[in-house]
Amino acid sequence: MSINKIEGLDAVIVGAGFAGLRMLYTLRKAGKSVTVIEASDQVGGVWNYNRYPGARCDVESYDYSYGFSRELEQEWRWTERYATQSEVLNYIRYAAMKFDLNKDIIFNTRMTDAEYNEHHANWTIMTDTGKEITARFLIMAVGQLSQPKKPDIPGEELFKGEILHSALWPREHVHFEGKKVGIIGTGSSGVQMTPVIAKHADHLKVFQRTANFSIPACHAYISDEEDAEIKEHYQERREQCRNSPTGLGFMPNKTSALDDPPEKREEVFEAAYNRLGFGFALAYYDILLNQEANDLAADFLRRKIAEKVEDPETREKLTPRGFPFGAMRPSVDDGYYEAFNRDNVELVDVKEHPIQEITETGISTTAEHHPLDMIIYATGFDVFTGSLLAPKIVGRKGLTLKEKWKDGPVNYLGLSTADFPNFFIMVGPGSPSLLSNVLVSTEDHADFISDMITYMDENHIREVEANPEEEREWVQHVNERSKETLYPKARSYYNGDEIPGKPHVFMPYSGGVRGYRRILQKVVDAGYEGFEMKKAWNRLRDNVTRY
Ligand code: NA7
Repeated sequence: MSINKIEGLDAVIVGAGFAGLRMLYTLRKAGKSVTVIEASDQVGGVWNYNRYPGARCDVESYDYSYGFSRELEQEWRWTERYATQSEVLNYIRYAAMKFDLNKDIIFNTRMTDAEYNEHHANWTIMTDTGKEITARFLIMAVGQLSQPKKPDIPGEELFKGEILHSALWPREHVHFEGKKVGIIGTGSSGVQMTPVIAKHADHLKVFQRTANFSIPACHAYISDEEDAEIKEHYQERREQCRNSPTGLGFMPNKTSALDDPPEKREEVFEAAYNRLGFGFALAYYDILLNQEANDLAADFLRRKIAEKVEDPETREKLTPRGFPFGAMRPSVDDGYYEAFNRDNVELVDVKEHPIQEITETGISTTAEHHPLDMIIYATGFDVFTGSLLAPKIVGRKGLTLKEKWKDGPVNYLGLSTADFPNFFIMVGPGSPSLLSNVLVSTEDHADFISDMITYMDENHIREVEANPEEEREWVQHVNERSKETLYPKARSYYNGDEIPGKPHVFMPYSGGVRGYRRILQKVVDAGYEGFEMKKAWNRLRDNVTRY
């Protein structure tokens, strides 16, 4: 008999990716009764779906991993500097197995609705399988890159070939041999898959709307000696990550790019370019802060593209212009630019000649028709808010989260939003999120939320939510911090520009993971300042019942 109702839980966590699993582990350790709901048949979140060829993490493996368990840290063996999608997925599965997390996860089940009940101070969570769960706390660990986005191109249903999406990639092997393949989109997904598919397809056309910057990953296998060395000093490495602005461990060069003489600057850029991946952005502390410093970095990267791409017309089209380096998230690639020197690869500029329609046989732009056997959308996601707003979440007095956030996400510390008591968001808008190593941010949030729930229980507090004034100030603070950087100067998903009609609001917190953690600590030290807590919870906790 299937269990259709679960009542009286402490918490329901939505999503079994890195954030959901860490939250489950931590709350369970704190003695709470917890269930995770996961739409897929297994753990992994975005790593479970983004299986396209060439998919990798572009944060170094040793840093894109949990820091809460010395044992896990020591026994897991990363094989490459940047892990492939399958290695990351295996790691998450391993962690779930090691800590016996799967037993508290309900798979193949998607939350469709959630409603707060003021009388009982709990949430009722409804799912697509008919399961209904009540819990005191609802924790959204749904990821920022989990609501795939596909442009509405007329005629798609007529196409006789295959259509795939990078973020909904099939588990079976996809064959490119003998095929004319078209990739739409040149964000990280398009950039990572291009060189791999180029090697197999008969012909590959890459449809590019905006040329962005990309830095070489410089992939490398990890030797046993390196692994031992890293593990010996893992705690120092973790601390460095936690205390670095992005959580990636790179400490910004304290010099301004404007202060070094040109030859020295070239050396600094060259060294960062050939080793640091994303860390290139911190080759000087002011690259993401000062337009002039940024121009020097962008210029260096443009020259690198020029050195790599042989055909002058393609080179020009691949050269980013008109926005600062880093303001749109750059990619970390493995032979992206070089792929365009192959005879079977072609760049199609759809800024100049936009895509008009998909026909039975391919893609038509305003300039010409491109015959294709396979179309791959590498068009990204409804970032930050897409997966939070997909289910219907109803707070006090019938207010939905969608209504409350119609002009953009409003919350306090990224964690809590007024009128939605006992509701937490992990690694979402208003927190360092995608401007950080999300693993570091995930662990900070899991610890904060778990400590807060424990504090509430110890102090007989029944409800918590953001104070409306404090959340207004936080949104303003997030906005002001962004203006100290160059991020607002590009059309990007940081600003909500990836979806037509989405509010143009800068969403992640750009004050750095260390700065953010200090704010969280101050809030805790001041007795959860900025949160409204309601006492008077004097009834005995319900026992968990499943029926
Ligand atoms: P991204 O980075 O959001 O990239 C999406 C790409 O798709 C980007 O190049 C877009 O061009 C392009 N796009 C979107 N809509 C269209 C249409 N209608 N026509 C042509 N091109 C289009 O998503 P990814 O999956 O690559 O990466 C997401 C994150 O995963 C990445 O940032 C990392 O954090 C890992 P645009 O720039 O909007 O002109």
